[in-house]
Amino acid sequence: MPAWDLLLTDARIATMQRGAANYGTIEDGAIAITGGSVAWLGARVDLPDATAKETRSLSGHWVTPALIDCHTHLVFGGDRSAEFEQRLQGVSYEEIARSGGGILSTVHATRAASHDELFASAMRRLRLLAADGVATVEIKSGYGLDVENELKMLEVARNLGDTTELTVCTTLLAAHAVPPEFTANSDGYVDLICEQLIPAAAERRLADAVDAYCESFAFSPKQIAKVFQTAQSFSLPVKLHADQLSDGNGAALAARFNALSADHLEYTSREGVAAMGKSETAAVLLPGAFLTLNESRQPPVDELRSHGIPIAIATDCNPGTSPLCSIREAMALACRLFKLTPEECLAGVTREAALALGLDADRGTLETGKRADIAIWDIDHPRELSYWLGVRPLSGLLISGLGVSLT
Ligand code: DI6
Ligand code: FE
Repeated sequence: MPAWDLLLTDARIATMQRGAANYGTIEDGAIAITGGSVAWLGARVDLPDATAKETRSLSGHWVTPALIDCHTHLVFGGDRSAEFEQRLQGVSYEEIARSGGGILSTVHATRAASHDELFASAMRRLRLLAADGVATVEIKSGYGLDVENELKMLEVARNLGDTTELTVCTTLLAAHAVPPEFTANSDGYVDLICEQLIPAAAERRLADAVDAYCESFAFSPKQIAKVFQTAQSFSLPVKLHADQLSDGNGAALAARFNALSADHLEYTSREGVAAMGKSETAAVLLPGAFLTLNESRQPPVDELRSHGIPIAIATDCNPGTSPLCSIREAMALACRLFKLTPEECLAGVTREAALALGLDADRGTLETGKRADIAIWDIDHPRELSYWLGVRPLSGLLISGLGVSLT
């Protein structure tokens, strides 16, 4: 007879299992947890004969897989609220970027900040994400743009994962902007990324993946192909900021390298979506950036659906284009701005986000054998997670079966 560590009873479970209809709902369910993983899950009437060291009734609360934010720039110095005001006066994001502001102003602030300062400000944002049910977060570098400061950012991100219960996946985004030292020599910077940065990050195991920004004022497909080839030679998976402000054939480029994800996709063409459909690359939609930049061009949601491409949703939390520290608000925005259904949104921050991080084998759905990363909610139906604005409906969060303090 098995002895479980913890048995949760009287739960309404949205398992979010792939292929299951209606959120994979199990009414009057129970979840048994052993060694941090789900040992059994199902309707209470089917509970096998077993003992548990501790049994807790959830009093009819809904539970879902803990949420996953698969695209953030959580570590940065300073903020860009002054640029926000400029943009409200009509100056475009691209104009600001081309005149040395934008990403580069955050680069100055991030280079000037110490490890501890970056850690403290990122920790505040990480706690905000956790207070919305997030247990797994991806964090990119990309505001250091030299060897010392890119590695500093990745170290901060790693330390956040090491000092909290949350899982932090780190991504080297050195190809985010051309640093001031390489103005007019972006190929020289790409060489530095390939010859020094990727090898150093790989050797010190500071990066779980490599990302790049494909845009006319950032990096070309040819430059990014070189970065991706180098990343893959170090067995690092790749992902791409693709087709956000113009169609730069980013989706097809990501698909060609079988990237984990292609992110943004507002300007992706039919051909780009078709190329993704033939790869394993997931789509990541970022409605916080769409809203902040006052974009009008919609990502091709219907085409992504018809090709069966997994659609994840993330905050893109960053000081320039998406100062958004709530994954639930990202879900709410994805419904309103991109017409995703509440069920697609919940899948987008659980099952599909796990896929976009290459972590689908052990998280993203509630099922036997996966991690017991579980969010407990004060709601009457899971569609409410995309409905309420400015509400914090989370009532509990378990990570690997252990309760997490939300303050
Ligand atoms: N993600 C990014 O990396 C860029 N846009 C986006 O959605 C720029 C971020 C920034 O302006 O700092
Ligand atoms: Fe981003």
